[in-house]
Amino acid sequence: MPERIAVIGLGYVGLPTALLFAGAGVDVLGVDINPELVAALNAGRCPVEEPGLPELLQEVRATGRFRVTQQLESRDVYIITVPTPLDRETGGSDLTAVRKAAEAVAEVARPGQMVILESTVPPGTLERLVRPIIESRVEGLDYVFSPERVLPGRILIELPGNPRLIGAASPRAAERARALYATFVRGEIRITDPTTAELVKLMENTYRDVNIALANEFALASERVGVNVWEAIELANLHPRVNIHRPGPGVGGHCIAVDPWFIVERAPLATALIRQARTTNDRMPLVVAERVEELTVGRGPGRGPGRGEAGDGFRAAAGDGPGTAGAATGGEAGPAPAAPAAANGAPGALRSGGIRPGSIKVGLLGLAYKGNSDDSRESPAYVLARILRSRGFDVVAYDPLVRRGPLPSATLEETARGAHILVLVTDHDRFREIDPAAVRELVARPVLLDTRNHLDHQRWRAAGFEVHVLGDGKARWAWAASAGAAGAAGSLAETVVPGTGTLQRG
Ligand code: SAJ
Repeated sequence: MPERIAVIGLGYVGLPTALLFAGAGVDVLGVDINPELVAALNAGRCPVEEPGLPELLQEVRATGRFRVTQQLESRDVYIITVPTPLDRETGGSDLTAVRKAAEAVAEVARPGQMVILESTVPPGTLERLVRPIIESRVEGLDYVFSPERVLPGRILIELPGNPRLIGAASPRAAERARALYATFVRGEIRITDPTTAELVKLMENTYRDVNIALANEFALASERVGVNVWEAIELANLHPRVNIHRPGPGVGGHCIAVDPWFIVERAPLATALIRQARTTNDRMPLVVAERVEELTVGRGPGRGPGRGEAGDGFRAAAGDGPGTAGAATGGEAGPAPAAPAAANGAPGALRSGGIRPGSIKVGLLGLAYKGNSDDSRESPAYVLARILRSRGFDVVAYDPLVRRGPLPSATLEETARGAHILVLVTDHDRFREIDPAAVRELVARPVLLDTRNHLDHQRWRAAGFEVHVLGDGKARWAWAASAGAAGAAGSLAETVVPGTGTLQRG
């Protein structure tokens, strides 16, 4: 007879987990503090957008094995799947929801029952926070930390299919948790201790974050040395033991941009690289904003209007970046000549007299934190929009999938109409279907900045667009050289002056 379980927290992970258990014959009590969520689930409405989930909800409701309530009851097993966000004040984890869940379990728990923590937490949380809270009221329970490792959009494939890690506090807890998860997990089940499992979960996402930071650094370095980073990464990845990730406008979502801090929190002196990677990735929206500035008002970094005044929190980055090529005019050079002139900043920049960012419209393609997702949590698109607005740009964004968020999605037409530059932020497949010729008719100025190397650039160029790609230093140097100023391309480079160790541009 399988154990009767409670799943506490019915979000992106808790709900699919609960439904998979119920589908495998386990009696499941779903618990959530949100009354609307409870009402929706009891009415058969699926609040989480995930392929196959609404159908699975209907299926298990029909079996009578899935009941949802706000009030926790005594069960054989309690699985905690509540959110653990970043505490913006401390920069560490906010474990309020985990603490509350543990307190709720302590109220109803009895000896012999089992507690499984699935929420992503700093190493040591099960043993140092959850267990003491429960043991202050009742002893004799089994304790396990077992992380999920699913990719949103593939949850019902990856939850059963991925290898499952069980960090158990005792051999009995290990075997008990293994038997429980084996009801629906087909992937390999591996046993370890709770703190190792907690760290492993964080290591997986930190590996990805550091690797993305490396890719972003390679992108910026490639721009300095006149190389196309996309070509270079593809070639480097031909090596059988190399897997460099993709550069981009930054790292979003509720996992990869957050989890590394949970390691830093517990081991601050040992984690310089992890912190640097976070900083590098967090800085990417600023890099993109400065590129937009350069391609529109023609101002290089360190010269933009309102720089560092709007509290965007990115002052440290000013002065970096190849926008220092040529003396930026700040838009005071009189009407723009037809031929580009690097000495006046970016070729093709809007340098006509009096043009200020306020009269420049930036159209963002994408708000979601990653392609083909409707999720815009912690999306770099919002950071980019905020920086651009703080510098006086008019920003409009189009995302066919995102429905919620701080910046509403306009239509493609509204976004493109009158735009002086379009910036591809999210690699949605749908964006490849955009007809550049139709968009050309709408924009004020046909300039595209693709931060993900995602669109068919030939097509966009054929439609009359000037196309720029983040990390394509080859094209960037050619573009600077096309300005005609001697040494324009060379001025994008930075070198160490031999014998002095001093850094020099150009
Ligand atoms: N990104 C890049 N370059 C890349 C890969 C990603 O810039 O080469 C960006 C994406 O655009 C996005 C962000 O990084 O903004 C994160 O996207 P992601 O697809 O890497 O990860 P998540 O946050 O959607 O899901 C991750 C997954 N972890 C790993 O792949 C190691 C998932 O398996 C975890 O379950 C999930 O975190 C989680 O819940 O922790």
